[in-house]
Amino acid sequence: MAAKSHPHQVDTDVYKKGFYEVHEIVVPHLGHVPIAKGDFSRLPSKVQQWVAKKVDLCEPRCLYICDGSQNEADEIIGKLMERGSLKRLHAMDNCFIVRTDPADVARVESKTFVCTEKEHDTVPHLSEGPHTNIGQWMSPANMEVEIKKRFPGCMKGRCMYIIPFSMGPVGSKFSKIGVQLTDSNYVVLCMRIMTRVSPKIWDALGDDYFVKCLHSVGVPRPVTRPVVNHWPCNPENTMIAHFPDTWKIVSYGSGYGGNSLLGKKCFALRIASRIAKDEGWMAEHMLISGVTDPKGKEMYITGAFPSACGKTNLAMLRPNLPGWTVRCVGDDIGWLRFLDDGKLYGINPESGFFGVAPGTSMKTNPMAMLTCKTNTIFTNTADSVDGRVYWEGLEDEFEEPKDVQMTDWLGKPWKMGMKSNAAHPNSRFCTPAGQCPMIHPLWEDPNGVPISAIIFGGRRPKGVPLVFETFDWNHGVFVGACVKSETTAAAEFKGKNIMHDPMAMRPFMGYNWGDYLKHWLQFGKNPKNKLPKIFHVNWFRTDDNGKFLWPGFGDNIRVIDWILRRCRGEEDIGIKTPIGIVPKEGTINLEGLPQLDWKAMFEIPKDYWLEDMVETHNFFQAQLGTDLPEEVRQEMEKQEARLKTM
Ligand code: GTP
Ligand code: SPV
Ligand code: MN
Repeated sequence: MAAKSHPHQVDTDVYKKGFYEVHEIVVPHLGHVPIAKGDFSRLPSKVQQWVAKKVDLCEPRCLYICDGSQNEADEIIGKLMERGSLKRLHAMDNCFIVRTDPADVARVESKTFVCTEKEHDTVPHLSEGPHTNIGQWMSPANMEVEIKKRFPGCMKGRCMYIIPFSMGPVGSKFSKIGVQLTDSNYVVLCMRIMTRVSPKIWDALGDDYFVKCLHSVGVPRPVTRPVVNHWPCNPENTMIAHFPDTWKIVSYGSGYGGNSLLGKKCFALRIASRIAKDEGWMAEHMLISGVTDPKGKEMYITGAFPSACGKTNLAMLRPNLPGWTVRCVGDDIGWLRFLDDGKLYGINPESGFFGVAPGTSMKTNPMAMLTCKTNTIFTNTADSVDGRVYWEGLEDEFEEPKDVQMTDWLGKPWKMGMKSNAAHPNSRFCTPAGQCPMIHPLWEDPNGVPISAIIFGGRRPKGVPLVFETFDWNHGVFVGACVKSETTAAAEFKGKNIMHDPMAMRPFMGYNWGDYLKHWLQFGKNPKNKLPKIFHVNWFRTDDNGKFLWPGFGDNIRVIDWILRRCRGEEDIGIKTPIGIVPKEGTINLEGLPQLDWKAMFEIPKDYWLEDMVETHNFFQAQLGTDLPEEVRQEMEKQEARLKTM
């Protein structure tokens, strides 16, 4: 029987599921809005109501209900290629390259806000006023004003895509559902790689809440501003707002990465960290991997390093020690919870990798290279006339002809040997996790995997040893709160400064980070919990000439080996120092490596660390004020005392 076509009166909501196929909806300002694809009546009515309100606000030309299928992707890819914004890479299989407006290349932390009724739900109580660079607060009422300045009519002449997605395997108790509305088809293509997009979401949603994600590039038609590289964006007015009280995200003006793929940083970290606090779990900027030793014993690790500091690389590490295997569960985000057996379990809520391209090669990260061979979208890399991708780091392995004509990330002619960068330092590959040759068989397990070690780290050219173990959970939380790193191209900061990035969550903290630290601490107080050990690593210590002291990458397994031996209780391989337990000389397997300077890698310069403690004191004072947890203050004082008597 042919389905009946009928305009959808959202206010009265007279449609029963499956009765009519709804091909248009009617909203107060716009009147009839056609549905280009999908059946509106199939959406849960709470979704219908919300979509209708946003249609009324944004005034799109049509609606398109995504199903995440390959056909759908092919259709959108076709459109984008026609328009010139997507280019097929002919030497690769179903791979494409996109160049953004050079003004839209990274996350913009200065324009990212968390909006709660109570200011101190977002930022700590500070004596000198709420000046923190960890969480930026705006009242929901003021943000509403900003939204009103930007969103009315912002999708005119464009299609609004409705993307139902799950973070985490559909149906897992760890998982959460979101719906993103966007006017960017690039975002649609990336969301279907990075998250699980499927009509099944509508059924799985049931009576649960979902995270409401609204995104617009902020360039309605007819276009009144120059569009560069066929990449519409509105950098002057970019704004990314989170409403953790009501599970809402509103993002305007940017099409790039964490600004626009709202399932990632906005949902799976900022909103989820707040949900996690309320529900008793943790949402962290962490990789998860399974590591199997030569005896066949597998243990799982997580690593929290700031953006562009090596999570993807560690997650996919290919061990330079015989007999070892690493398998990747996730490379960027971990959702963790203590289950009834007392162990900490984790899932990767994402289903793709949005990885840093430069520096990735068959030498450094072969598994990422193999993952990216098919079904991948490259953003802001270079490409060659014969249809290959290129970026800094591929010099040696880029196959002949090497002098082939290339186009750099800015769209300008480029050839190997030229001084300028071929790729933007924050250029990325967006690729399905399931394609990774070493993806873990349990990576989609609804129950997650049991975690034995939590590893913090950052880019620390001076003073910080290759690895140390913290004394206990509270000391580990203190060390996590002290994470610092050289700034990278993943955000808008210029130059290389050492910045604080507590728990690698500075840009992603969804609530008052004093409360966040207390949340971590209370897990340590529950005697039922079998707490993982907490470590700190630094692959990036340099010698006086600025050269890395440690080879890194596949050799990092040597450090992981030591970490796991500590987790299994090997006592005599560690030495207590004021900052933690470091390896006894010779207890890290360096077989097959050229001569390394052990002392330079592990030395703990007293003056450096005493100064660091003063700086840490000031940082906590300035950024946590009276919300500094007592336990963290005690750990700081104990460490200071240990250093003074060193
Ligand atoms: P985000 O996706 O931004 O969160 O970054 P990430 O933490 O996943 O960092 P990723 O693994 O992509 O690494 C970023 C850069 O650091 C790349 O250029 C890597 O080549 C480089 N890198 C990663 N691991 C190592 C290492 O062990 N040693 C050195 N020297 N460089 C590394
Ligand atoms: C990061 O910056 O930590 C990323 C890239 O993983 S983005 O998705 O742009 O946030
Ligand atoms: Mn990241």
